[in-house]
Parts: sequence; structure tokens; C-alpha cells
Amino acid sequence: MAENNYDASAIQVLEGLEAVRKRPGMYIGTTDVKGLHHLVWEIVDNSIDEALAGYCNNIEIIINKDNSITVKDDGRGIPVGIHEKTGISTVETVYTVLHAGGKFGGEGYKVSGGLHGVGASVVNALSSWVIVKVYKDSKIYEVRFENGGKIKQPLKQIGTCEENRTGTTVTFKPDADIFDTEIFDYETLKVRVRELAFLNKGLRLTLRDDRDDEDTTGETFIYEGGISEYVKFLNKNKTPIHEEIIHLEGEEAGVMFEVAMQYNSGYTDNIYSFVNNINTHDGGTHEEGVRRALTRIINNYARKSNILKEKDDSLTGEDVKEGLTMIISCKHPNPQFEGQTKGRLGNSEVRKLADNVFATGFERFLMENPEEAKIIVEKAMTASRARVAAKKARELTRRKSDLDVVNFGGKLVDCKEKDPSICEIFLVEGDSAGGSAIKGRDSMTQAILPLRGKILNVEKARLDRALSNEEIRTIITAFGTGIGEEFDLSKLRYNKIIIMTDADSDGSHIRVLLLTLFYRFFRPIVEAGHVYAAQPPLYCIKHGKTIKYVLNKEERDAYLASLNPNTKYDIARMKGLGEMDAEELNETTMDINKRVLRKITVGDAIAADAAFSKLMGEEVEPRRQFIEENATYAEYLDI
Ligand code: 1YM
Repeated sequence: MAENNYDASAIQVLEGLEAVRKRPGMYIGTTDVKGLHHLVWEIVDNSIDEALAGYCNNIEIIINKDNSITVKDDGRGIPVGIHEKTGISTVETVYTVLHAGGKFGGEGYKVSGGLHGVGASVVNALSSWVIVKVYKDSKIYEVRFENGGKIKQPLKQIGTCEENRTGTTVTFKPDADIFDTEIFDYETLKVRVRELAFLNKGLRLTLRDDRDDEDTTGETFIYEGGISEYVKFLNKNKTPIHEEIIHLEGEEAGVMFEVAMQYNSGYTDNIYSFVNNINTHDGGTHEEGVRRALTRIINNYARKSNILKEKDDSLTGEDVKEGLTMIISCKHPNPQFEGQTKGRLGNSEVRKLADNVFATGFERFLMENPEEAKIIVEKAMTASRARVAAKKARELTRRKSDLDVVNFGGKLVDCKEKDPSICEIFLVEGDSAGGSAIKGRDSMTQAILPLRGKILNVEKARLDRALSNEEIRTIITAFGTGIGEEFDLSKLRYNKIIIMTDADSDGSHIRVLLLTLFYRFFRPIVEAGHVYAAQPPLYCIKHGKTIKYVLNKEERDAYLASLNPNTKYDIARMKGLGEMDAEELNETTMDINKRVLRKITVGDAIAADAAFSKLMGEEVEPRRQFIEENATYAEYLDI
């Protein structure tokens, strides 16, 4: 009878695992490189659960030479006794029965991510082989599976170990028939392993890659400060405006809640929240509780301490999060994930817990650290003023664009045509080139906007400051799209935006400034392919009645080589844009039938943006490095 039961459950087991192999997406999302790495986390999650239960301190993850993965922990070891429901050992049950896991073990505190214990059998189903070793009661046990979870070698004792040695070691090789790729990516694993170390303070995680070199010791991640160290890590290249990282925690009815935060001098926020070590991209009740309390407590404090006067408006949620780096972590025995991608925590009781813990702790921090409190409140007040100023400036650009745009600010010389699909605007460096361009243009379809001097460095500027710059405001008004929240690509008044600058270092500087502006504030315009760079020629070759303009040395030499050797020719290096007369400028750079334009891609804009951050950002070292690295190109610059 016992034997029959065993057979019956064995058949059920195989049917279960076969279902996983038939529809792997249902269990691990995808079978691409993401799904492949998912397998690792399913196994690691079991070790993390064991750590959360207080029994495991060390976890090791190894990428083996054959792209199999080994995960080792020093927990209690998966139980090896016969499981009362399945009639086989618990460890075999965990690896072969779907929906097995913590529930089998009794009251284990299962909070880690993954599939709540379903993970191990899913990994087994999707692997070509799996070996599980358990160290327990001075004995070493082993069970082997192959071909998607079929027992190859039932559980048996394979040796003995020291009395104090306990733990679980699992090695698996993902099935090549299931996955698009079998190659693990060290960086992908490292980022998550480091994150798990931040999220589980004091837990030591080691990652090692044995594929190239078996002698490596790998990298070890252990953070006694937990999420405080995560905040420190995220603020590494930023300038914090107060020294102490604020760390608050609390617990109620088995739900643990923790938050760490620090403000920096920047304008963007970095707020990340987690539930059971899983990133809750779409927030949820834990995040809502904190945001609500943050806004309330800062306002209360600012009013009480009279930094915020009676006449002042209250600070908004937007104001108080400017420059804030924050990690929120909640460990919940029964989390309800909501939303399309299950990236939102739904448990309503957590909102109150988060609010209480944060409000009490943060208020206390402000009371005990009045200097820091003042800095934080003043930062939020500056953000608030900037928000109001940006709104006003936006209204200014909007009002203008509603009027007849011709000649506003005395700058834009618009075209007559109103159909954007055939209109273009030239952003021209300098007044004199601007003057020639105005005379040389096709006034039906070509608008000219001369730019005086260098436009504002938007790298360092917040939207409100960018908007207070006249050149930038003129550009925005001319485009007609608005900016920020109200940006609307369909309102763009020109099909082509053409940057026309000299081929020297000043010209390229202005081009980089404009591209950065577009990339930061008008990205859809770049993405939709509306931005171009004019290519004024460098040489003019005359022979007989023919005049030929070429863009560079290579074209010049190629053209000369194509001429009859007896031609007696004349070459002139072209002057800057400003020195060309209207006819020359039209002929060489603007005439739709003769000119050469280069379309600016998002890649160009990203490169400009990166070069810009280095050159114009607050950090001195990257700038020095950039200049040094590019010093060899100086011969192309005429400074
Ligand atoms: C490398 C993978 O699976 N470690 C691990 C798993 C378990 C335990 C310890 C464990 C849990 C419990 C009691 C319990 C699991 N046990 C089960 C089940 N590492 C790895 N370490 N004793 C040991 O939860 O009560 C599932 S996972 F079901 F047997 F309890």
C-alpha cells in the first residue's frame, strides 16, 4: 500500500513539474536572460528566509565554469525526515512538489520575495540537473535530480561533517531547451546581491565567478548599517546637506517597517521602496504613509519654529522631496501586491504603521537637531519658491506664444508659412551670421533665431532658472510646445530645428549647450528626429565657371583627385559663418537643394549630455579627467 501511495504521488509530482516546463512564463515571467537570473533568486530567497528566521549568517553564490550556479548557506539545512503528506523526505518534497516550501515546515516566518517556497521546485523543473546537499546532525545528505526534476539519486547520506556544521548547498544547471540563453551575467547578479546585503543588515553575501579563474575569492557584501548604508551608497557622488543619515524603524503585529534618508544639494529625488526585499516600483501603502508624514511633519516644524510664516503657503509633497535620497523597507508575513505588475503594496494597515513610525522618529530628529532641521526646511522652501517661479515663467512663455510670434523680444524672424510640416527654424550663432541668414533665407519657410553669446548652462540649473534665461525662453516660445508638465509635441511650429554654428570650439560649445537643453527639457523633439546640425563647408574649390563647396579635407582631396590632372584650380578655406555674405550662406548652408544637414540622434544628445555633466557639473575631478583624456584632440580645437 505504501508503495502504491509513493507511485501515485510520484506521478502527481511529475505532472506538476511538467506543467511548469510547458508554461514557464507563468512561474518565472520570461525565459530570456531575466528569467534565467530569476532562478538564482528563487534559491537565494530560501537562504534569505532562513536568515530572516535567525538561523543563517552567510550566503555564497558561485557561477561555476559550466554556467551552473551554486548557492550555499549556513542555516539549519532543509529537513530530511519523511514528510507526512508526501511520504518522501521533506527536502525531496520541497524540490518536487509545487507550492511546497515554508508551509511544509510549519510556522516558518516566510517573508522573502520569490514565490513563497514554490521557487525550489520551479527551479528544479526548469533545470537539466540539480544537486541538493544538506549538512545536519553531523551528517551530509545528498539528492540528485535530472531532466526537469526527475529523481536521479534519491536522498542518501554521503558522509559526515563536524557537529557544528549545518546548512544547505544547491547546484543547478538551467535547461538549455527552456532558456534563450544559458550565460549568467556577473554584474546583474552583483547588483542584486549588493542590494540584498543592504536590505538585510549584518547578512554576509559572497558572489564569485569561477568561469575564468577558479582562484578568485569573489566579492563579499555585508552592511551592519543596512539601508542607512544604502542611502550613503546612493549619495556617494552627491553633496549631502546634513551629515547624519536618519534611520527609523518600528514593528507591529509581525510587520517590520524601516526607513533611511538623507537630503543632498541636488534637485531630483531618489526614493526606493521594498516589501520583503522586492522593489515596489509603484509604491503602495508603506510609501504613502511616509510621504504623508514627511510633508506634515516638515510643515508643522516649519510653522512652529516660525521659519515658515503665517502668510506663506504650506510646503507640498513635491517641495519636501527635492534632493531626498530615501530607502523604505517593509517585511510583511502576508503582503498583498496590487497593480498590473504587482509592484504596489496594498495592505492598508501598513499606511498607519509607516506614518506613525516615520512621524514620531522624524519629528524627534528635527527637535533634537535644530541646525539640520533648518537646512532641511529651507531647502524645501527654496524648492517651493522655484516651483512657483517655474509656473510663472511657464505662463510667460505660454502667453507669448499665444500672440503673434513675429518679432517677439525683437529676435525671432519668423517665416510666413504657418504649416509646421514645411517650416524650419535656424538657431544661429551670433548676430552677424544671424543678419546674413535673415537676408539669405527663404522667407516663406525659413525662420531665423540669432543667439547672442552662450545660453545658460542647464546642467546646473533647475527648470525655473533655465526659464529665467531670456535666450531659453525665446527658444521655448518659438517652438510653441511649452515645457515641463505641459509639453506638447503636436504644437511644435517647425518640422526642422537646425543648429547653425561655426566649425570651431566656440561653435561646438554652443551646439553642446543647445543639445543638452533639448535633451533635458525637449527630449521628444530629439526622439522624433526634428533636430539637425547645419554643416557649413570648410573649403571652396573654383575651376573655370564651377564652384564646389566641400565639408572637410577628405572631401576636398577626393574632389581634386576626380578632376582632370590638367585643370589649373583655386582653393579657398571658408570663413566663419559671420563672415559669409547672405548669398554665400544661402548657397552653402541653407538652400534646401544644396545644403548638407546632419540629423541629431538621441545618441548624439546623450553623448552631449554626458560630456556636459563632466564638463559643467559640480564635481571637479571628472572635469579634470575629461580634459586630460581629451587633451590629445586639442589640435582640432582652435583655442
Ligand atoms: C541554498 C538554498 O534552501 N536553505 C534552507 C531552506 C529551508 C530551511 C533552511 C529550513 C526551514 C525550516 C526548518 C522552516 C527550507 N525548509 C523548507 C521546509 N538554501 C535553502 N535552509 N528547517 C530548515 O521553514 O521551518 C523549505 S525551505 F519546507 F522544509 F521547511
